[in-house]
Amino acid sequence: MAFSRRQVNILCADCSSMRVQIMGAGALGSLVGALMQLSGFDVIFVARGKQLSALKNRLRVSGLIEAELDVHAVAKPENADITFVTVKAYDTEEAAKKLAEVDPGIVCSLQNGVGNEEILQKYCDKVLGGVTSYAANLADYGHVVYAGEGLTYVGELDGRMSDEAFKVAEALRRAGIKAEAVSDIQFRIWAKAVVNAAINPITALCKVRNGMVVENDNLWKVARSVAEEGRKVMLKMGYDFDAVSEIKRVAEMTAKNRSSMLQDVEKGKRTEIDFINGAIVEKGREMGIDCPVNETLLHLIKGIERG
Ligand code: KPL
Repeated sequence: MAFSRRQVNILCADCSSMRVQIMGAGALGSLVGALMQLSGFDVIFVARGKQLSALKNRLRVSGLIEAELDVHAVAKPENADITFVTVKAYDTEEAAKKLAEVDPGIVCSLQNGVGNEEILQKYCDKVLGGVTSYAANLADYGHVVYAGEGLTYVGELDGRMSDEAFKVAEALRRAGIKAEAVSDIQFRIWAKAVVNAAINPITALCKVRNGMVVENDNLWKVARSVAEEGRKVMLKMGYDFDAVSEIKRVAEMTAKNRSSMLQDVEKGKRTEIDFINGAIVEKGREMGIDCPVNETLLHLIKGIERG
């Protein structure tokens, strides 16, 4: 499906008055931004380096849809009605400081890992948590592959069902993104972190696609131990989460994906391990629960990062 900008304005005339900002237009951010612009929203893509230079030329989307867009790509954030934060977790603090210099509107994290929202809250007023299972990969700078549709949940960290959460979910839905405002976003953030804690480091260390985590008995044994530790930590936090079943479901559903951590390791980039397995180990320590398998994976990945 290829859209021209003219067609897009006809699709959703009343979205054009809403300014949506993507803080960190990498793979996921570019996809979300593209879908929103294609639905008529006024979108600002904040990026850096080669990705910024490429976006200034154009953004190409392939995979589930085909589109080429002229986008408003900038190095620094601007005022907006809604800002989606999609930077890597280790860049959240820097992104938050930049957002504090403008009026970013409602700030909604769509990042991996635990703790992003708390960092954003130090610098921004209206912060929502978010998780998404939409799959996107960067084929090249300025070229995002829309690899899989998923579900997106947004919500207040204290569980209130606020107008802001409904507004953000509605904006996403107008862009054709399956989204819901929920009262249990903290649970969902932790649940996603536990799933990522099993799939991401195992795939990154063994250089396999997600499906192999359940197909290979040895890898599944490790994944189950990670799941069991994560389940215990979450239980102590008051969340009853069937981590083993969920990890199996996600690994099977995304069997052909290359996890974000595998992609980071292959590119020699820093990973989000501190905000995933690291966060589980830390929370476990606070509550007197040992997480030796998570800790081992944490050190192995950090060993690769430093090697
Ligand atoms: O979130 C993911 C990631 O790669 O970071 C999963 C769900 C594992 C999909 O690849």
